[in-house]
Amino acid sequence: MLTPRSTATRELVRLDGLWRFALESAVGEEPWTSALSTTREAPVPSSYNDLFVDADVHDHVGVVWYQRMVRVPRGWAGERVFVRLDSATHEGVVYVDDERVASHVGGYTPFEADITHLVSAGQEFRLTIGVDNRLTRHSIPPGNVETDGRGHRRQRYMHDFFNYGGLARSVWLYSAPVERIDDITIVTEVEGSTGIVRYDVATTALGDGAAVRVRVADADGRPVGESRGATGSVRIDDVRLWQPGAAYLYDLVAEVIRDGEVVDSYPLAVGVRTVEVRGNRFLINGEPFYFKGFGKHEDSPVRGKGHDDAYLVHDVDLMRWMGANSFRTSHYPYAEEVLDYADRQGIVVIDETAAVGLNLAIAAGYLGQTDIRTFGPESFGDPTRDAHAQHLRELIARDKNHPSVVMWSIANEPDARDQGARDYFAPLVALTRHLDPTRPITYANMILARPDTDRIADMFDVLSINRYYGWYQDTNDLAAAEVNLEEELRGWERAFGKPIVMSEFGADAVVGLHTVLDQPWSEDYQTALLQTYHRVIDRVDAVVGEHVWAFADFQAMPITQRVDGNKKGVFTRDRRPKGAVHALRARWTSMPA
Ligand code: GCB
Repeated sequence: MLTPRSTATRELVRLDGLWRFALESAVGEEPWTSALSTTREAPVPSSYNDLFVDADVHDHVGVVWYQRMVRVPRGWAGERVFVRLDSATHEGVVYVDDERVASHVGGYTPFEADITHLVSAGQEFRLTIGVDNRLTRHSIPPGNVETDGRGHRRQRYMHDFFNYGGLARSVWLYSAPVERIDDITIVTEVEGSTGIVRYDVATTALGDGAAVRVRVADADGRPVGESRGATGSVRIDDVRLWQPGAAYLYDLVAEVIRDGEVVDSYPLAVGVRTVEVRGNRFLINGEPFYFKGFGKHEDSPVRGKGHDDAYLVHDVDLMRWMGANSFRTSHYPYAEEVLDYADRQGIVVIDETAAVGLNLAIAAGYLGQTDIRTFGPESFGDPTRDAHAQHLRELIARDKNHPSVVMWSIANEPDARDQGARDYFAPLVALTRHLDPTRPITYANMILARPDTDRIADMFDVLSINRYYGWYQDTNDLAAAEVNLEEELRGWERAFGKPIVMSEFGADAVVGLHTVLDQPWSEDYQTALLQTYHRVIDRVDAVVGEHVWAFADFQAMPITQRVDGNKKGVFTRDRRPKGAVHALRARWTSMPA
């Protein structure tokens, strides 16, 4: 799905700002049929949970309503008019005046509706959006809602981060011509010093005399190639590659031309680069690449998961300053602005789905249960997998053209030891490879599935290993952690011969807490633990990357193990450095980029 852009043939209005806002309980039936009766306003983009001094909003489980008036620009007569939501977490329904125009399940991918038949250029309409934050056994991520004796709903889920809800990304109104470009798929190859940009342009039905043209210019605007037809390729002599840390983007413009006149035009930034796994190496442009960076969250005070360009720019600059070159979009697809920026900044991204928490064994382990089954008709069966497949389709459709995205991570910490894991994952692996044959795939493994008990790792290209030796295991015993981590990594290396990314490792640290004996929760222990992992990583040849968990402290599910959130950030939630930052910076800036 194309990101809305302003071009010579398309116009764009960003509908961000303050919208009327109400919980479902505060408004009557069919609230979209009139002005929402509320004095509350909520900003878009932002999660709503932390905005008000009201526990009912913070802990709300169910639907909330957003509403505003929108005027269609006068000049849009004769154009198609669309409303587009970059996300509605986790389920959205959209009304234009009294008409329902769209609904969508999945909290981190966009959707849109053609509303041309309901609106007129120059006139206003009432735009109402219902957003449901409930997670169920059949949603991605999964969860379940319990209702207590007083009728209060409680959302349970199997992931660590807080279940923020609302309109956390932008909402748009845009115009596009009737005969238009619907989608573009780009694949790049390199032959010697020539770059090849293969493209496939999908359009609405084009009348006689209309045709597709694709032009490519370099970053200075100089034309470097052109091709005609909906499918084709453009060859770029003396190509400048998109490189980690040294992004170079060509400007591709796809056009629909009728009788010599451009009737639609859509621009796309294209980075020419290749990605490949060979033996136990991860190659970008044929060269071994080493991932240095973080697992992150879209998370900040007050806004929750609301996209914020200031945090985006600041976070990427902090990473660059530390010598980091990459991050994983743990544990859901991030806002498109993030990937556009990564493309321009040369940051490498492992793009993860929202499939986090497909694991009943973790909680069962705490409770001492051993007979729990995660995958199967009783728990996560076909309906969950269908939702997971649909989410993968939407993720890849959205992100397939980003040069920064070098790998898909199709789940975080699923129960890979469960008997049903292979049946669950094999079709999803096949689907991912079908949708994108060019990128390696991975899943983030957790400690319950070891090299000899994991049932799915062989289907993936890269082993992403999340480990907490020295924290959840071997607590306060870094000597034991060092031995156990090394033994396990060598086990993965022997069993699979694939590249390994240490995709999570870390320790909670309360900023300002120092102990001479490196006690857990101190900044000193966090640093010492990371350094323990570094020693092991440097000894195991198959390790091709290290992503520290986590970049910054973040809000978490309210449980007794969390004190106002997860404190494994090496930055605080407001991005102040803990001591570990300096140790990481010293290490990463002394390694090759
Ligand atoms: C994990 C999860 C991550 C958690 C982290 C932790 O394994 O993948 O979402 O936040 O552990 O801190 O416990």
